[in-house]
Amino acid sequence: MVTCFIQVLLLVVSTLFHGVLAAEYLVGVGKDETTGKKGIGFDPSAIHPVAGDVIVFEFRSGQHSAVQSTFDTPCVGNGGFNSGVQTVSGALAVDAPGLPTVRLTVNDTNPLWFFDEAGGDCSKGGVLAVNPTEAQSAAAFRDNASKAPVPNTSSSSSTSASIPTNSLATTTSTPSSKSHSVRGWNFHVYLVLGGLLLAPIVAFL
Ligand SMILES: *[C@@H]1O[C@H](CO)[C@@H](O)[C@H](O)[C@H]1NC(C)=O
Ligand SMILES: *[C@@H]1O[C@H](CO)[C@@H](O)[C@H](O)[C@H]1NC(C)=O
Ligand SMILES: CC(=O)N[C@H]1CO[C@H](CO)[C@@H](O)[C@@H]1O
Repeated sequence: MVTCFIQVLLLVVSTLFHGVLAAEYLVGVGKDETTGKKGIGFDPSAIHPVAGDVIVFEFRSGQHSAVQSTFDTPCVGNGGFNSGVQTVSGALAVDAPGLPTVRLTVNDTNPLWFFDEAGGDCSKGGVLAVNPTEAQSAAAFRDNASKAPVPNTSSSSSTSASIPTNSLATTTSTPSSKSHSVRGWNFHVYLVLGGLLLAPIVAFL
């Protein structure tokens, strides 16, 4: 009887959690999704979040950035999201704890396109497709990227490019802290709710 009640309770609580808490999509930047090792690209390189979900870009060792582009020009920033250049010690393992992350909340299911600008390997597969469609697939995006002109990686142009990306990173931190507090609030409510529901069981036992 008690077991049954607990099972129902767990079901109710997990349903509430699932319905209210947005999903997080952890995407490794500078990680080869086929080998699981440090390398070119995003892991995974295609995701399907819905409105309210959060993409958490996690940066592997080396210099990487997640920059929003377009389907037709995959390797050129479109002025949208830019994580800023993240520099991580080459000594750190691919899934080392405490790697830097930058969060982006997804507001709808329209396609979004990203490339690793700082990694400089856009044309070799350093691209991420968010909600690709049949007409604009992840494979076609990757194919477009492979045909993109190789970015000019002369030292003078890369240093000047890192200044605006860093300043953009500060502006993108505002929505992420907001989503933190929303999440924290939900969690708090469910802790209280869970406590109230569990109290009679504990008393019963
Ligand atoms: C979703 O909306 C938030 C708040 O307006 C904004 O900061 C964020 O960049 C938007 N996400 C995308 C993918 O445009
Ligand atoms: C790359 O940039 C440098 C300096 O900005 C320039 O001199 C050079 O011609 C460029 N190379 C290509 C292939 O565009
Ligand atoms: C720039 C470029 O190559 N654009 C292509 C992207 O992919 C679509 C569909 O495959 C093509 O129609 C574009 O020409």
